[in-house]
Amino acid sequence: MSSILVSQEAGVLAVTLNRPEKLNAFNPEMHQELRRALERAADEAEVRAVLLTGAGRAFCAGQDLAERDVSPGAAPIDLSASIGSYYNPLVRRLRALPKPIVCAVNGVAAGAGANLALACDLVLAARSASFVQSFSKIGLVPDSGGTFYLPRLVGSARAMGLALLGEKLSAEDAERWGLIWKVVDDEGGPTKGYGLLKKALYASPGNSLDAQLDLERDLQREAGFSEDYREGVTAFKEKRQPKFKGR
Ligand code: LHQ
Repeated sequence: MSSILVSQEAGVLAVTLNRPEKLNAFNPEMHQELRRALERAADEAEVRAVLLTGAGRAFCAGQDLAERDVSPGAAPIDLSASIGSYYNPLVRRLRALPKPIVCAVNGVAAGAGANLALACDLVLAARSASFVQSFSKIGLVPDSGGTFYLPRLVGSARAMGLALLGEKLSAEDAERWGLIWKVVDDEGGPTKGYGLLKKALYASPGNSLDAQLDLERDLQREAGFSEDYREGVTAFKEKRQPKFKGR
């Protein structure tokens, strides 16, 4: 599976970071694919804007920390190499792109993932999203433009607090502090169920009642295994709005 999903509709190039099991942490492949997508956005006249988001429950957890051997006997690692090859060119590419880049932060944005969001032109965040300058937790310095954007966006006191403490900042506080443009409600739909119901309705015209009843049974079986079904029923029983995750 590709580590970036790209689709184009009505002039918008939608780019989705797609390593959800790793909270969309960056590895070299993801950097290279993102670079190609941004080059396409810059080059193609039909692309009028870029929408950057993440698959699953996170936006991006920054560098994939499993990529490097930090065990006691291992050779020292020169982090400036990947910053020079990947992160700094990415921040510069975002700044130079002659089209607006909207970042839709769908979940946690940590480390370089948080600063990737800040390097976009307009940042929207789902109400459940959060921002973490997690670098200090692993003995590092905020990179990917963090020490440039943070004090400019929120002032030096808040920038220093975020960087030193590495605490999660909620999307609502991020909006209040001026770190981002706006919080929007979480997407909310039971995406998997929607996909299954489309299958059923599109198959319907060509099916007999018997065949359609069988199809409904099979699709319902699948829907019943989804997390969203459990959440939907639980929310109903608890008399609250469901929080669907699309899976
Ligand atoms: C991850 C990661 C991750 C791998 C979660 N890597 N697996 C630039 C250049 C060169 C080198 C160094 O760095 C940089 C820039 C940077 O970005 S440095 C900062 C790197 N990022 C971090 O330090 C963030 C680390 N992650 C976290 O603090 C938490 O995972 C956050 C706050 C993002 C989310 O917390 P939770 O919602 O509690 O999720 P979790 O911690 O349980 O993570 C879920 C899974 O994702 C887990 O794997 P598992 O197999 O146990 O389910 C994590 O290991 C994995 N994961 N971040 N960066």
